[in-house]
Amino acid sequence: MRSPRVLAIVLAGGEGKRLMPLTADRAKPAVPFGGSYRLIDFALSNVANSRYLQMVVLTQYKSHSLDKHISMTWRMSTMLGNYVTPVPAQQRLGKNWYLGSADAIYQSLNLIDDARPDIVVVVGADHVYRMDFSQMVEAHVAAGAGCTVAAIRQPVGMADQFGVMEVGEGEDVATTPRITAFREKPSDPATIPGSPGEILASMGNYVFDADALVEAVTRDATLDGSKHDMGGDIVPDFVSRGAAAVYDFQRNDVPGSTDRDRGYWRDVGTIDSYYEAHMDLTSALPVFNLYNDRWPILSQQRPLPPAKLVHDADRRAGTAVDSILAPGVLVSGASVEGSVLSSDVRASSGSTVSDSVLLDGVQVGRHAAVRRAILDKNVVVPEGARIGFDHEHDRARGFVVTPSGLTVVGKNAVVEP
Ligand code: ADQ
Repeated sequence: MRSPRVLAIVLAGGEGKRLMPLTADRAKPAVPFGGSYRLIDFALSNVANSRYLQMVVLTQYKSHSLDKHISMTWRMSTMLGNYVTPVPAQQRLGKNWYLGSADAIYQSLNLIDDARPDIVVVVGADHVYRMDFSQMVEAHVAAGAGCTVAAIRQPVGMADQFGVMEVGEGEDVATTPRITAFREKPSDPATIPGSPGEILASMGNYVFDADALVEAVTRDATLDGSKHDMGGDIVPDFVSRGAAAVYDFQRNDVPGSTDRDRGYWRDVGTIDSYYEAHMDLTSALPVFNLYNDRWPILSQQRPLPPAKLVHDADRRAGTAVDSILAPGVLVSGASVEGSVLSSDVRASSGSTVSDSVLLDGVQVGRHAAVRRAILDKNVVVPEGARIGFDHEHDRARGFVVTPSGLTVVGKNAVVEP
């Protein structure tokens, strides 16, 4: 059989409320991640590495920095040329602007018409992982379902953040069985038989027969009670017709994966999970390996100088351990540990940065100290200032402090000395 024509649709309209203040003026998929990336780079890299070079990115909410990133990184890339098309939600006006992800696809049906695919792969844009979608498409075709949903085991306590699936009694998810029940973010989830602590969660990645998808979103658009949501409405519709299969993410074998990072997937929807995913990168044996060149994560390559660590004028060493330093970073007589320093970060004499995530252009002044903190772009920490040591003081200065004790400072803030 000839291989199917595949169009990839990347849903990139997420608001990311729970990532505030990082999403104060950027969409969740545009949130910087891992020193040199934006969250959307993981989804787009997975699609490109799967050799699906026809992709459209549906944007919506606060999409300025996202559009800019997509055009600079992906549209201009010599490798991908004109394949990636960002599509703003310009057709939607007034109160309809905020309709769900199925509506975004409905509004863009002309793109499916133009591309005339056999199969549409629909993926979210706010997770950190590697996945070969061509393996899922193969399983979808073999299963003969109209829709296939990628699934991962998750702790039952997180069920209210996911679509939760069930399969028939005795069915093995490794064989792409039909989904018998699908509930979006349930408060009383069904757990995996024999595994009471776990649910079978939807990863928000789907493979559809193109005709079946077009029919489903067109019908959904006429339904008054629908939220026009892929997970809430479209997938349950396929399930009710016995036309949805499950694809177990554990089967996905990405070239170059290690035993440690095979099956890695993080929903970085909250400040805590965003932070934890960064810490997964910094350990000596990373849980998620950015250095897999057989499945590269592609991103914007700005012409920045290499990172540099130097002694200061008093011969105090600039050091960094268990840390990621992006291009343009300068650590002068400062001590960095367990942290991610994004492009152009400066850490000056006598300062310390530990267990923290510093986004582009952050400046840490002389003898300042930053601990268990996330500093958004261009935050200036003046000489001697301390962040992450006294949570009351951090709150009083207007910073966000999470229940787990992380301090988050919003973009461009100039911290008082
Ligand atoms: P959520 O992430 O909560 O759950 P949603 O907010 O619809 O669902 O976001 C899904 C994806 O669509 C995200 O990438 C988001 O950026 C994007 N998106 C949302 N509305 C959009 C719009 N109008 N235009 C363009 N893009 C839009 C989903 C599924 C669950 C599943 C989890 C996995 O609904 O079933 O378990 O993802 O994290």
